[in-house]
Amino acid sequence: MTETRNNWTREEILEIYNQPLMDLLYKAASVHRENHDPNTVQVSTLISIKTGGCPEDCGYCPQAARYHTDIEGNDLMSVQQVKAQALRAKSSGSSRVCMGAAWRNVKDGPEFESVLEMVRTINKLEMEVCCTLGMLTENQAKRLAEAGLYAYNHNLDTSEDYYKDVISTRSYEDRLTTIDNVRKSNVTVCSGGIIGMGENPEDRAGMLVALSTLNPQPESVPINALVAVEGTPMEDMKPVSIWEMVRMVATTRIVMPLTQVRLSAGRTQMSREGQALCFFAGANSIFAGDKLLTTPNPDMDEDLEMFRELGLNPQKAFAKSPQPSSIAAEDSVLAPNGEKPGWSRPGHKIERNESLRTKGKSISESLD
Ligand code: SAM
Ligand code: DTB
Ligand code: SF4
Repeated sequence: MTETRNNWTREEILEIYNQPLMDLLYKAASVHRENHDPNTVQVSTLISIKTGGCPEDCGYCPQAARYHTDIEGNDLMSVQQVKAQALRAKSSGSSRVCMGAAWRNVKDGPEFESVLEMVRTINKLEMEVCCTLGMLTENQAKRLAEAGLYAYNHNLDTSEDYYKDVISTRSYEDRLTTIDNVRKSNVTVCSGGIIGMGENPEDRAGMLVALSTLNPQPESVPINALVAVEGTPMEDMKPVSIWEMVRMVATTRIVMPLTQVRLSAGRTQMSREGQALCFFAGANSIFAGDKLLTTPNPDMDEDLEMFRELGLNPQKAFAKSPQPSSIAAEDSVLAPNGEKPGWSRPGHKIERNESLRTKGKSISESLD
């Protein structure tokens, strides 16, 4: 096992990222093999339990109410609908379900109670349950843990510096606080980011500093390539090259040797050869199913064929840490309410985001 380091500097990470590709690949693949079975890849399925209509201004996101994308919005799904989708995912080889909601933050109340029931239901199916619901208080994290949540996804997205050019309605610090709240609940942490939003290699290294200096490091790190969706402020961003993706995956593997590195959004733009290089460089997880949250993903048959061709095996559920026990809500010893989270709203102007706002829905209506 490689010893993990929590003191990586931006300069060290940049040096790793920029070294000749063959040296980078060799080093990353070596670290990968020391710590993981290189032929096993975790397969996770996303379920968008609440889609669109989000009050935030994340410049990459098709679900922000203020931009003009043609996604179909939906209120919170029912527990039965979610269970049916989770069962389908399980039967096609997924060991994890990640439920995403287009929320700024979790609010206590009936919708949260319903999400807790979804977590309990999927946990009973012997699948790892992950949620990505926006900002989360410590109490909410503990209630999710009691329901049997295995992982919580909350991305840093990019470096603290570049973040200010991407989102104005939530702060980087609140993201770190949410991750800290998840840690206090013993739910595993899933946090990563996106490349291809106009950031430079220094920003990519900056994000990896922020993630790798968390102690402990996140158990899973999704690396997304921007899916440039028409109608969002980032609609005209050029796709990242496969070499940038491979470099990012390899560098993530080296600085976070034990983490599960997830090759996330953007796989439809990648060739099978490109994806194989990412697996060689240390990616050991994917999102499967023909849709991510709102955008396309390779369909299950294509992925199964890729797995056959490359000799990859899907990872079994709970291979890395044991299944959490779940406690019914009525047995919960934690008060469901009573916290004043006080999340901040920086509110600075991001020109790129502003320019696409004019025709959007009234923001003041959707803000709480
Ligand atoms: N609303 C919650 C939040 O923002 O934390 C959860 C859902 S949000 C869609 C989860 C993550 O998806 C974002 O943090 C971002 O990293 C990723 N994401 C969203 N839109 C994307 C896009 N167009 N391309 C790549 N990744 C994207
Ligand atoms: C993550 O890092 N990527 C996933 C998951 N966590 C929630 C989401 C990708 C979303 C891509 C755009 C969409 O489909 O809406
Ligand atoms: Fe999209 Fe989440 Fe940002 Fe809302 S908070 S706009 S769903 S990324």
